[in-house]
Amino acid sequence: MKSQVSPKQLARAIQVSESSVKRWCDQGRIDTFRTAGGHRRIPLTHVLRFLRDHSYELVRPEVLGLPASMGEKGSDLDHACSRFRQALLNGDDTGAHSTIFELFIAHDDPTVLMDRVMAPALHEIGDLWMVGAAQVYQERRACEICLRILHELRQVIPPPNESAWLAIGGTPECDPYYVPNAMVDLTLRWAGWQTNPLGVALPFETLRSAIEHTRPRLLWLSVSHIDDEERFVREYERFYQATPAGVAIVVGGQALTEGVRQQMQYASFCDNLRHLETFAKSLASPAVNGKQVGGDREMPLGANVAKAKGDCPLTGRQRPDDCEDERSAENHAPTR
Ligand code: B12
Repeated sequence: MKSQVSPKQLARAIQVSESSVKRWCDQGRIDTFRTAGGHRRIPLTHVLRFLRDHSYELVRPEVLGLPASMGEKGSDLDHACSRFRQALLNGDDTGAHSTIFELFIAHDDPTVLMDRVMAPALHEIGDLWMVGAAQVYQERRACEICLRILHELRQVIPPPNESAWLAIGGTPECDPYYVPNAMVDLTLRWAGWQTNPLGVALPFETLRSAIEHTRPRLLWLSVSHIDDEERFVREYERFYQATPAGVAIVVGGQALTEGVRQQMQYASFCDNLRHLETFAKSLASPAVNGKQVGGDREMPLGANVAKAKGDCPLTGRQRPDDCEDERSAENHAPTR
C-alpha cells in the first residue's frame, strides 16, 4: 500500500473528477497536507476512512497501490472468512489485507470483522494444526499477518477524543496470545476510548502498578491460556480486591471456562468483541453513569465505595434491580 496519494490518484481510483477531490480537500472533507512544493497529499489511512464514511466505490484500487480484488463486491462474511483463512495459510499478506479492508470499506465494523472473520479463521488454523494439516510456521505467520492488519485498522479508525476515558489491559502471566489482546485494544478504540495496551504475560503485581500510575476507567484482561488454574484464581482474587472501585475489570478469552469464571469476580465477562463494544459504550453513556466518553477522564480512585455498599460497580446503583450480580455478569452488555 502507498502511504499517501495525490488528489489525481484518488480521483482515478473512485472515478470522479480531480477538481472534485481538490475541492473536498480544501473544504476539509478529507484530511490533506501540502508537500514542500505546495501539492496536496492525502494519507492513505484518511482515504480509506473517507471512502467508508462517504460510501464511494473503489473502482480502481490498484491506482492507490491496493489489490485489484478490493473493488470486487458481494463477499459475505463466511466466504470472506474462508478466503482469509486460505490467505493466512498461504502467507498471502496482500490477500489477507484486502479481504479485511474490502469489508471495512463496505461498512462492516472492525468488531464484526474480528469476531466473524479473523478469529474463526485462526480457530480453524488451530484445528488444522491439531490434526497435522497445518504447520507450526503457518500458524505463527498467520498471527503475524493478523497483527499487522490490526495495526493498520488502528491507524484508519478515528483517534479518540483527548479527554476520553482510558482503558488499559493485557494478558496474564504465562499467556503469550497477543492477537486477541490486540483485538480488545482495537475494539475499545473503536468504541471511542483511549487505550494503553500493556502487552502480554503480565504478572498481576505489575497490573496493579499500572492502575496506580495510569488511573484508567477500565482494565481488560484477555485470557487464552492458564498454566495453573488454582494459582490464577487466587492471584486474580487478590488483584480484584486491591483494585479501586472506579476501575471496571472486563475479562474475556477462551481460557475463561465456566468453571474458572464461577470463581472470579469482574464487572463484565464478554465472549466476543461485539459485546465488549456495547459494554464499553454503555459504560461511557450518560444514561448509565451521567458521564460520557469525552467527559470527565479520570474516575475517583481510592475507597471502594460501590463494593462496600453492595452496589453495582458499574452503575453505582443498588442490586439486584439495576444490575446483575458481578458473579453472573456474563454478557452484561445488551446485544444489538
Ligand atoms: C496462535 C496460537 C498459538 C500461538 C499464539 C501466538 C500469538 N502470538 O498469539 C502460540 C504459539 C503461543 C500457541 C501456543 C500453544 N497453543 Co495455541 N493456538 C493458537 C491458535 C491457532 C490461535 C489463537 C488466536 O489468536 N485465536 C484468535 C482469537 C482472536 O480468538 P479467541 O481467543 O477465541 O478470542 C475471541 C474471544 O475469546 C474474545 N476475547 C478474547 N480475549 C478477550 C478479552 C476480552 C476482555 C474480551 C471482552 C473478549 C475477548 O474475542 C475474540 C474475538 O472473537 C489457537 C486456535 C484457537 N482456537 O484460537 C490455538 C490453541 C488455543 N492453542 C492450543 C494449544 C494446545 C497450544 C499449546 C499448548 C501447544 C503446545 N503443545 O505447545 C501452546 C500453549 C502455550 C502457552 N503458554 O499458552 C489449543 C488449546 C487447546 C485447549 N483448549 O487447551 C488451541 C485451541 C489449538 C487447538 N485447536 O488445539 N498457540
